[in-house]
Amino acid sequence: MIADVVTIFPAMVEAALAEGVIGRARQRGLIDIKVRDLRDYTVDRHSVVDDVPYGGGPGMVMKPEPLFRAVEAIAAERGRPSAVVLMTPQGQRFTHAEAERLAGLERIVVICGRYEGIDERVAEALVTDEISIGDYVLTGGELPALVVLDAVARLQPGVVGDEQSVAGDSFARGMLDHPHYTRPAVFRGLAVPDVLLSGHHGEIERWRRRERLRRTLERRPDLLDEAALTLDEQRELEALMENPPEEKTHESD
Ligand code: 4HQ
Repeated sequence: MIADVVTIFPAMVEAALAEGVIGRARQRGLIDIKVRDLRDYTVDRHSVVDDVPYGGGPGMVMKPEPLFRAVEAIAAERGRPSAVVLMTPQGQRFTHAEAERLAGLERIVVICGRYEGIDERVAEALVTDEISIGDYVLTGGELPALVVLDAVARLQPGVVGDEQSVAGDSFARGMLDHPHYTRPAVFRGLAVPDVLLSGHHGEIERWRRRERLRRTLERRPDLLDEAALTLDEQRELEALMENPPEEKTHESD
């Protein structure tokens, strides 16, 4: 995967992409992500990237020219991108399915906006996909771009050590994850479920499957409409719906 990020805060984006699993994958050459400073694509002496909005009103708008020049320079250097993504609250909501789609593309460009917004001609004539990471307002598109790149990069072969863990990702399977525990077996009076200490791998898998279904039913029932459940999972889910487990209670309840 080749990805280019266009931003006025390249140090902020680079810092995040230098760490952890993604930083290691870049060093190993498994993914090729370049961070581009939008100001490098301006033509004026002061590297201006914003201007006042036509029609008036508060705030500034990102000028189209530096963004067009940036994407054209990236296309000339890297080859024509398969997608030019704009991070915006007006976009389609980002999901794991969308991460999988983008992970299948050879070259992507991600544009991070700032200020009140971006000249609409960028969305019209340059951008192929407008993506939102959720219904809240941030100060810029850098954090959303990092969210998208992280989710897409970890799907590339070899980036996450254990291929099985990627295939088994909760959202890859359309439901929430089961609980995890590590040592000690009792911590401040809180015990790890006995079954996990039993060594019965069949029982452990059944318990985990049941916990995934139980949590999804409890916290995100909307996910179950779309989830591709195995026959065993369907049976387990029906049992849970007939016989709902006791609700967690608090001392003061
Ligand atoms: N932004 N998902 C860009 C967001 C956002 C979101 C705020 C992006 C302001 C200029 N982007 N601007 N939510 O809040 O993608």
